[in-house]
Amino acid sequence: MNAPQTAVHEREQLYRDMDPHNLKPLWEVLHALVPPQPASPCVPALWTYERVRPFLKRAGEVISAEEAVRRVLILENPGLRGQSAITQSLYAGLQLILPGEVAPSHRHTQGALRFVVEGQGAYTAVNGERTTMHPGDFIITPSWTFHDHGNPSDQPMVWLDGLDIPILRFFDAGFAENGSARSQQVTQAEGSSFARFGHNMAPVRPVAPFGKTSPIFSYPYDRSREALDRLERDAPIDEWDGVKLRYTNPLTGGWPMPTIAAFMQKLPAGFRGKGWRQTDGAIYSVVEGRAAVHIESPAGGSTRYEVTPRDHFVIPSWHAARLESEAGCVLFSFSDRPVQDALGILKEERLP
Ligand code: GTQ
Repeated sequence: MNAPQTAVHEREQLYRDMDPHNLKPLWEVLHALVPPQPASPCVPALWTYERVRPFLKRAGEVISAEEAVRRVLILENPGLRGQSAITQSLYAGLQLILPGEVAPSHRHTQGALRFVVEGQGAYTAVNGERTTMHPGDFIITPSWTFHDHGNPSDQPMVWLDGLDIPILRFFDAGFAENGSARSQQVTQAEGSSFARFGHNMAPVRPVAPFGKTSPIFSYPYDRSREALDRLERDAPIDEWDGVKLRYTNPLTGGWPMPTIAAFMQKLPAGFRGKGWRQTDGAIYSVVEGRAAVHIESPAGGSTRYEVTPRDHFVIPSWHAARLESEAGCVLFSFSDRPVQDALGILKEERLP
């Protein structure tokens, strides 16, 4: 329905007159504000390791970990340029630490996960306890805990950083400070958190050393892999996910971090998964094997990626996706599911 010309002029005059008073007409934007379904500006994207690795190497030549504080190449979504975000709610980057380097101690209210991609023997220290990192390990740096990273090994180490930076930015709730020492003092033996909380047991008296975040810093790959292998062998395969488990906070059974959910899944050889869509966009890191990823945008248009180990890709909110693997594949992924779950807005659909 078109308004008569005079009405159009009067409306435009109204918009111009009220604009200096910080007033806007809702009716011009209502459809975009409450869309019939999510219309994310975030787009599907793939970062093959082959393409990223040479830039990481060059970053290692132009700046030290110490000078950079964190020597990271941000995986910036092409639909979110300038925002340092891989989805609207999450940040991802690939962090390089060379032999002998230290990434100095600091803390921030943004929570971080690390997923080890290349190398082993570097450590991350959280609250006085070091954790040695191996490929496939899922590691947590809880909100507001001092952390530093060091690499006493003789190989470069690369890991995926996943942080809730855009969520904290949205809430204007970010605080940060540097540690007093370059590396924090070691006050707890390596492995003590895992011994306390990682064996289906817990301290007798209630403790939650990191509040809403899991008390386990490191979820070792061999344990996750063993669980997936056994389920692949002995249990029914899910037609959408293959074999998929979520990481838990052992004290609550809930999400490992209040803002980020993390998952590991195995697609059996010959898997041809059915499609699904969900409102939590997810970031994937390929651990082993190969897979094909099909992603359909709600606006139309589809993408197909062939992925191999150390590749990273993103499936945005409400994009229908499916996974296939001839050779078999292990995938790590993370999303903002705990936030959407807490707010009661999480929606997912398994397509036939
Ligand atoms: O390791 O503390 O990729 O503070 C971005 C911000 C890593 C970290 C990032 C950070 C860190």
